[in-house]
Amino acid sequence: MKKGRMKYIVIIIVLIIYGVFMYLFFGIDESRERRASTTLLIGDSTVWNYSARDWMNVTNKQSLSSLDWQKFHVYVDNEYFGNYSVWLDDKWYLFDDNRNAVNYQGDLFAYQADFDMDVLPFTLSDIDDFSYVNQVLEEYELSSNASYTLANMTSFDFDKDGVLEDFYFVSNVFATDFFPDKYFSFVFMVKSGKIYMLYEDVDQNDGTNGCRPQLYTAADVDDDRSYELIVECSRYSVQEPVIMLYEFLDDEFKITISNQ
Ligand SMILES: [Ca+2]
Ligand SMILES: [Ca+2]
Repeated sequence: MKKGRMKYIVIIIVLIIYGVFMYLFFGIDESRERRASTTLLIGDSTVWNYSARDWMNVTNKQSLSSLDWQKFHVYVDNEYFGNYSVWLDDKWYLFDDNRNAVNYQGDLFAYQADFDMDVLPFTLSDIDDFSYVNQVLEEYELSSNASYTLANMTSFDFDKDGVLEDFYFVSNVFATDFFPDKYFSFVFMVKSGKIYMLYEDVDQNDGTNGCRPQLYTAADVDDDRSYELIVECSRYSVQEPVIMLYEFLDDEFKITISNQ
């Protein structure tokens, strides 16, 4: 009798521990993500709104002008710049609490959210070792003896496992001093020797087609404790770049929203 009761107590304790464990690891993240809402300003051409797990491009004039004089956490060229009121005209203008204009130069990323956004600092550098780049070029039957108009990389701990991942950005678009038959643009991550593609574009080159990709922001934009990447892709003599939000889901990168 005593032994039987002990068995039930043990089972109940195990179930309670299991329940607490499941809640901590899944329940909190779920409810964090569901609650999270944010508005992002990415350069002068893109405004995204996220709420109830849904991303939306904010494009109509009325919605955009409703953001005027609202306060945002502002980053310029990937560095924290301050908490300012914004105002949209031909670009986003910033104002301090006394409504004095605050000048800035560089790429603007700003957010307003019901959580503190984790924005990852990064710096781009030249690629020293082209072995992964050559591997990608080979897969696309492109010569590894390529000339580039873009060849840089950055490293940060994208998945928070304590080990840095490498991100590569390579392209030969818009070349002026050489003329390849085919243009290419690739953005990929290397983790533990494996290549994970974000952006790939290869086609016949006419000198002005294709687009030049660059990392714009790395941040946990939906507060689910995993980072997302915002990639900007610039086109030849088109002022508005393509802006894409990448999420890492089921072992691959997916575009969650794009401005076009
Ligand atoms: Ca990592
Ligand atoms: Ca996230």
